[in-house]
Amino acid sequence: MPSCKNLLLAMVLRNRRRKSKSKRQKLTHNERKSLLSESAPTEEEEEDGAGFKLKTRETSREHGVQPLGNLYFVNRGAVNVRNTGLGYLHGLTDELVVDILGLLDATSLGNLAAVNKSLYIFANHEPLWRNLVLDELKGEFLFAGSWKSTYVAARHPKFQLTGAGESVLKIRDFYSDYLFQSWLCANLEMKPEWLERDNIVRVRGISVEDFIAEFEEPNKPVLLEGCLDDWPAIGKWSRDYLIKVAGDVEFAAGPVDMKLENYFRYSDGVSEERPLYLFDPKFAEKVPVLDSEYDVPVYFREDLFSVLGNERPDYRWIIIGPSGSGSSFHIDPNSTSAWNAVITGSKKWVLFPPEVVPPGVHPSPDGAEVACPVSIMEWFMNFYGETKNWKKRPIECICKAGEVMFVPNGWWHLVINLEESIAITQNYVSRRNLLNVLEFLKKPNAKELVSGTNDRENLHDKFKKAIEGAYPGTIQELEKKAEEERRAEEEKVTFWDSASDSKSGAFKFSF
Ligand SMILES: O=C(O)CCC(=O)C(=O)O
Repeated sequence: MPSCKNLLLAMVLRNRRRKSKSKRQKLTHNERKSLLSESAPTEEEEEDGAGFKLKTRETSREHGVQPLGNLYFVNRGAVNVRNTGLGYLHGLTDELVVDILGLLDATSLGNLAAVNKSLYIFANHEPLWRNLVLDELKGEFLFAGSWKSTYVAARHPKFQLTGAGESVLKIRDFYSDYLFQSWLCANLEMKPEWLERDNIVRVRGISVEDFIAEFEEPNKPVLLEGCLDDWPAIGKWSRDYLIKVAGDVEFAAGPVDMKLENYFRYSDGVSEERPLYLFDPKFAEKVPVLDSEYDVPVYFREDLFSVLGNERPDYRWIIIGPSGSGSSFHIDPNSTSAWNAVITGSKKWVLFPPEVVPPGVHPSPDGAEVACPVSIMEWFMNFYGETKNWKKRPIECICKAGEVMFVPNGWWHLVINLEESIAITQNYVSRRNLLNVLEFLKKPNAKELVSGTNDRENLHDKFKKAIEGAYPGTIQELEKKAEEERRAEEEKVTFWDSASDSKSGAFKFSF
């Protein structure tokens, strides 16, 4: 029998799924590559009956907020101060109230928090302060324990918020699934059963020919062990080292650019559902020494987009994020394949083949937008279990430092860092997926779909021309081969069709 607490958790998260289904995200290239995630460094842990570990932070602003289920099943008869304090606005959804408050400046938001208990909670909602910080201060902030205190410390340095700006008032009888769930998802630990499945093929020392035949040609993921042994980055890259060689450099972290020291200060202190993920496509140009300390693994050296020189779409990223950060479900840009090398830390991967849309994920028919759960933790809470009884279960694994994931084109994947991780990823086009990429770039809505370059509509023609110049006849050869394979496939079907009785379904071999 589920405990009351589990029942309430389940209610909160089910409610959220409905909301997230109706939210479509339009993704930029970097967002496509790094749909944001959540993290939660903690002091204490608490376990409930169903094995959920809650990371509790006494200092959480939302700590006083309770899920709506508590009003109906636990504190029956209580009056929800959420409604009494909102006056005429109480009929609006919590999400809408937050959206409206998002139009206010910091002073108005601060004043509103003093009006009553309900507005105190709403106006202290951390994502509102996060937006103010990122909009006004960009990456030039020093995280001070919460987004509100970060804002106040930057704008009004003489003003000291009590306890690093954390909420001093704990409001009783405020019930809101919307506000509670964002705190909850940021404060849940990964359950051991979400981590234990490991069904990926692992190989060590495989030849390039075998890699192509067994994995790249059939478009199957694989985890490659031992192919980073020669990288100077392994064993060398750490927080301190990166700060030493790139301390003055700003890296892209979500919508802003940040210096590493400031990013680490933020990632150490943050407890939120979708923390900023450092995902920089220009790291090698910004810090050439980093470029010299890694090498493309031998399996991925054919990279046909390189014929475009500086005009190629973004293709390589350094990725840094705390435990719990990661990338929610997406397919890689421009129909490319990718490799992802973990230098420090470890990452949990979940991958679905191109023909299987992951549960809870709703791509638009043209593929330009994807609606998915707000956070990775929410996906695990709500949807991971659904795949348990599927015949075609996802490919899953934990990729550790020194290991490389091969992500074939078109595969949906979700990644969550299990500890602070540093990784390099590159997207590439080889002969095995050249035709796919060309077809993708030629789609009528290429303007919406193509990413990583400003010249989206012309990329197809430019790329095709450059390939024809550098590798004359290659496209025709590949087309001929694809046509032969298609015919062979068709013939297989024809054989079985002719060998079976279409009415009874029985075989009609005769002797
Ligand atoms: O967060 C990660 O390391 C995964 C990145 C990823 O999925 C991608 O680059 O497409």
